Amino acid sequence: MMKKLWNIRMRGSKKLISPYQPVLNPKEMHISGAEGIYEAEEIHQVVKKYINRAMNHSRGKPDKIVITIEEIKDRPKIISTLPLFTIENSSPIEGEKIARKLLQLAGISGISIYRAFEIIKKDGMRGAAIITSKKGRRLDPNRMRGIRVSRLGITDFALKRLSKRLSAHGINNETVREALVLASKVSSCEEVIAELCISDDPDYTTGYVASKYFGYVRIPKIKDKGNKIGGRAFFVNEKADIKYIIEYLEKRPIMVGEVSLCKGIIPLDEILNYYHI
Ligand code: PML
Repeated sequence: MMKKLWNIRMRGSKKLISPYQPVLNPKEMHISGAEGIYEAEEIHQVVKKYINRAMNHSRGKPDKIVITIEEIKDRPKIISTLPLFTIENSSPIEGEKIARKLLQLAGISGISIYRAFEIIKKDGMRGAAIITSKKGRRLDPNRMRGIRVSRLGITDFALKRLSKRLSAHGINNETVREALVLASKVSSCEEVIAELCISDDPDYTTGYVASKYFGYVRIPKIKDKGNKIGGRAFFVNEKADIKYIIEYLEKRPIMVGEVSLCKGIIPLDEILNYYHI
């Protein structure tokens, strides 16, 4: 019999009190988050790790940490990671240009790309925005909340393999591993064409464009250090079924069970050769 699996989620936040905010209903600033799918024996250790993480984040100290531990009822779908590449860029302007090019080649229209950058750069959105790939229509119903990708994890076997492959390029850390797992889940949804991510961590300047065509392409200087803006946008088919997408991304349990190739820094042209994926 298969062992029971548990989804553990952590979210750290802080109330923003200012003379301009209503005292009874102050805005909350997202500080940190983490999640995974685990067996029962791992719960204590993971919760400890998540609390440490919430208490020590560069976005600040939280005044609320919510940990949810929930049994997974459906058997997780097993997927592979997207192939990973890193390009070299010298400035956020160049980084943005490369992101636009990758998105354009994945079939995303200029207006949809413009809309995504506009939403991401307007600070305050907590989850990801869902934008149609041609007309740039925003489909997710709650503009401030966006969509939270959830119920995702990685098997021990895949984690070991991924850690080894990332170590070869000096990028074996939680931020890269978790972002790759998330992007791989997002990309495994048939309705999603591509994703744009800029980290909202002021100390972290790397972002990425992910798609089934080019894999997960890391862009190291997509914003300046100290800049708090950030977020995610998922580009979907123009006639996509938004209910299905939200259900898939937020509720469907997915586990990474295999790892695709992880390359180091390579020229953009070489990445574009992976168009057949
Ligand atoms: C985040 O802050 O969690 C998003 C990180 C995106 C980039 C991760 C990477 O370096 O590949």
